[in-house]
Amino acid sequence: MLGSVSGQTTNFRSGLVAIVGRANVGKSTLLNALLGQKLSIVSAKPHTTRHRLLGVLNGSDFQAALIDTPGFLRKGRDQLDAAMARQLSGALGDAHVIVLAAEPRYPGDVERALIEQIASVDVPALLALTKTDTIARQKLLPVMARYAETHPFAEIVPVSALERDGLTPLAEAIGAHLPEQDALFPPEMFTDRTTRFLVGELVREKIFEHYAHEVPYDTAVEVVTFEEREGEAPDYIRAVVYVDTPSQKRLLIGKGGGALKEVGVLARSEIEALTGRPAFLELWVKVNTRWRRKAGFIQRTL
Ligand SMILES: Nc1nc2c(ncn2[C@@H]2O[C@H](COP(=O)(O)OP(=O)(O)OP(=O)(O)O)[C@@H](O)[C@H]2O)c(=O)[nH]1
Ligand SMILES: [Mg+2]
Repeated sequence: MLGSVSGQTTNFRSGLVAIVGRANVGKSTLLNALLGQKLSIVSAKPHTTRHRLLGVLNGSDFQAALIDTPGFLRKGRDQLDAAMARQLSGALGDAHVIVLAAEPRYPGDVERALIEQIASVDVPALLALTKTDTIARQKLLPVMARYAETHPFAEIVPVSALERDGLTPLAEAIGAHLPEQDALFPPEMFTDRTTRFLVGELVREKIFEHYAHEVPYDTAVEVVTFEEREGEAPDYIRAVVYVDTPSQKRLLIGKGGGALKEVGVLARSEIEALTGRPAFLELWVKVNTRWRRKAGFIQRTL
């Protein structure tokens, strides 16, 4: 169990907050918006997030350790799916508060399955109705009413991460439902992930944005070298991009290496924004046939 790190506090609340939901509903975008900083990668494709990732939100009288999770997977096809599902159920099991993120529509089968899991754990659950910029206000009320009938949510909060609308009420609702206890993490701790991991994720994000069909899903990224340099000299980063087949390798690299180069340029600028330092990024593509079925490989890269 984690120790308390702050001193004597009165009425201070803190704990782990699992953000769960269907793939692509905006969980990672919401986490970043609540934190006010990009931590988790985002794309228009479902199942972008593969890992649980913790970001610490420090309020004036609470500390919420927000956990982003992979989108709900009903049944795993392979080891990667199974690992992603474990990351989600692990976060649900650990949480002091659960935030179910859902688009502003009536609950579907995925939401019902998640609500069933939420109902089986004895912690407060909040519902965040995301992307409210995409629908008219009056359409929200019947959706909120339907959800309220489905589960006794502690609060239902409509949000638009894009327009930064509803974020303060959501943060306050999270804070109010955390257990009374001292902070779990030191105030300077922002995430449980290493810069090296986050760098790999930024490369993966650009691949999710850039390639169609199965290529992003058959891609894994491993940062093999991360040398921090002094002063003006750029940090040296070498990442291996694994794919499933030689044809995916050709697609990823593109004509004359153009496609991969573009990924590198975009990833590098985000890496520099993350570290605040110049970076030199080298990308290598390797084929690792059927890696999604290899538990050891997944454990290493996840
Ligand atoms: N219009 C609008 N789009 C949003 C909002 N939040 C997220 N999106 C978009 O929704 C898509 C999915 O966002 P993510 O944050 O990656 O969703 P996720 O739930 O983390 O997805 P997975 O990790 O794949 O489960 C992206 O294209 C986002 O830009 C919002 O408030 N408004
Ligand atoms: Mg995500």
